[in-house]
Amino acid sequence: MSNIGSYEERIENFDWSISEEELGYKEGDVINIGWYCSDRICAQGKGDRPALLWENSTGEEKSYTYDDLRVCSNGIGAFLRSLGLKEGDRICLFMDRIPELYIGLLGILKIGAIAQPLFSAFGDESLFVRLENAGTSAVITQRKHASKLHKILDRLPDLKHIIIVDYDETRPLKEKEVAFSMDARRQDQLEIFPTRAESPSLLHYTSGTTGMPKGVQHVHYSLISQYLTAKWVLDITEDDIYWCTADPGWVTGTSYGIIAPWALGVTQVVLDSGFSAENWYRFIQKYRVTVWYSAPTAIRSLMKAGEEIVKQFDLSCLRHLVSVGEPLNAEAVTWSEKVFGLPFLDSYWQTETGSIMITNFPGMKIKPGSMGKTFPGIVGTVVDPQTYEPLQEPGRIGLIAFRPGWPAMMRTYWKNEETYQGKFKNGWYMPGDRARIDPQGYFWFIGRDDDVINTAGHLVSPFEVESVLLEHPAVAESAVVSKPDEINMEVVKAFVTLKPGFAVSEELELEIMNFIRKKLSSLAMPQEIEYVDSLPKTRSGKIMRRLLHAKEWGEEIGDTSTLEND
Ligand code: 6R9
Repeated sequence: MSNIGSYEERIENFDWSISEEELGYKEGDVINIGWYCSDRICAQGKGDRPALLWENSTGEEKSYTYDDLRVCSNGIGAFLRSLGLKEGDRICLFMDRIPELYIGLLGILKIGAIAQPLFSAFGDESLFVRLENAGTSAVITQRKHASKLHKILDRLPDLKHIIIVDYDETRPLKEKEVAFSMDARRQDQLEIFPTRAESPSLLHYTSGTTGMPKGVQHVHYSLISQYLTAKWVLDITEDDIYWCTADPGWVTGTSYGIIAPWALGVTQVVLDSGFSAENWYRFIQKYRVTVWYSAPTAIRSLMKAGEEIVKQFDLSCLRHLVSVGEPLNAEAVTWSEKVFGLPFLDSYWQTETGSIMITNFPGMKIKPGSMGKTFPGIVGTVVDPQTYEPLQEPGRIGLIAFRPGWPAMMRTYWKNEETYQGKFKNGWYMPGDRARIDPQGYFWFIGRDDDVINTAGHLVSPFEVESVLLEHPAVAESAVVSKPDEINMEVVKAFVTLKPGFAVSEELELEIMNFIRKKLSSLAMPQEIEYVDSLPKTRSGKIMRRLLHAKEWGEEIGDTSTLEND
């Protein structure tokens, strides 16, 4: 079974009402993602179908049917209400990839509250800025992650509840903590809050070059895009076993790791454990995964593990592979074709777009190394960086630009409407990436148009890392850029000047690295620190990251006329 029609066929007379009709939604209706992902599938008589097959690093297994999703998310919704939480409140999910994370999101949405997923590897400072900005009322978490919250609790006056999903008597509850067991709190009925198309649903934080992370605000209507893109690009059918390897702390893990698959009624599998090629292949073989949505860093890591290991497993179940998050190099596409008999198809989108925008649409001729073409209904081009007019000549590099108005587009940046407005130029939404379009209309990714570092598919703000570096007692000044990396594409590199009285040493280096890892996350931790006597600055005193970046990447340095110390 497959949903694929030809690209041309899909584009002709395309209208998002195709998705609305399939979902039985009409303008003005109540639309609640939590309901669509559980109750609706049960109402179709499919409550007994497996919705989630889960396994962790110790081999523990759990499974949930669609009816389990329904009653467990009802239970979560009712419990949140019993704490006085209600529509519009921001409720953070801060957990490993355990079932409570996935089903908890539905429970939050069912009461009309706003779900704020945060990556469980975040340290206290990363958490603090995001919880403070959102004015979050409650955090649903595990015992092992709660300590990070206690460190910052006195600076978060809005935070009223820390909900512990794995409470046991061995450790007493601390300030603001309350215990909740999802499996014990199943509830058949829940009055679902009547959210409408424009009611807020999710708040995902993303990194920018300057300033603190921005809260990307989505609405329940995003479902219309997420459902149809998953159906046509990921080609999910009800007979599939679907595996999205992204963590729901990031947008791929929610749009295509919770919302779209469950709105489509498919069985999805989740592996809550670290990466190893062997373990991944074993997992695919065991659960007979058919559709696999992953990322270039993972594919490059599998490539590194080699072809021999692939042969030890029966992966004949796989039928469709899609990638997202970073540039998918042509070698990765040809490698996957060779070893799995299937190419990875690229897809391009971002937290702000909410759903897939550009893709190698199944059935279309694939050009390895290209991101493909715009999804039906998406008007996209590349524009001149000065005039924001579309570049007419094929092959010229410009800024990617989309006509606003697709259903899953963010509605604003939380408490930052000004920055949101700044994302629009000449009537286009500007995602901040550079590309070129070839004569056949295929997009080729060139790079980001800002200093944000994309390491292993995760965006890291150099500004955030620099700010925390400055909090370290030994650091006088810092500049953070990316440097090339074989597997992760880019990793974080810090240039640092030390304060008088501090000397370079191995201990200090480790201490600085750990300082960042604990406060921000392992992703943001510099892989290399270079100590310098001074940093290149503009005459107005701004650090010129561009110069340091060019040096790392062996690129032309360009115009340095504004440089202070040249
Ligand atoms: C979904 C997601 C978005 C940024 C985006 C771009 C980069 C995403 C890509 C890609 C090259 C692709 N990006 N997909 N670059 N090829 N297929 O990743 O969201 O975390 O917000 O990142 O990632 O730079 O603007 P997000």
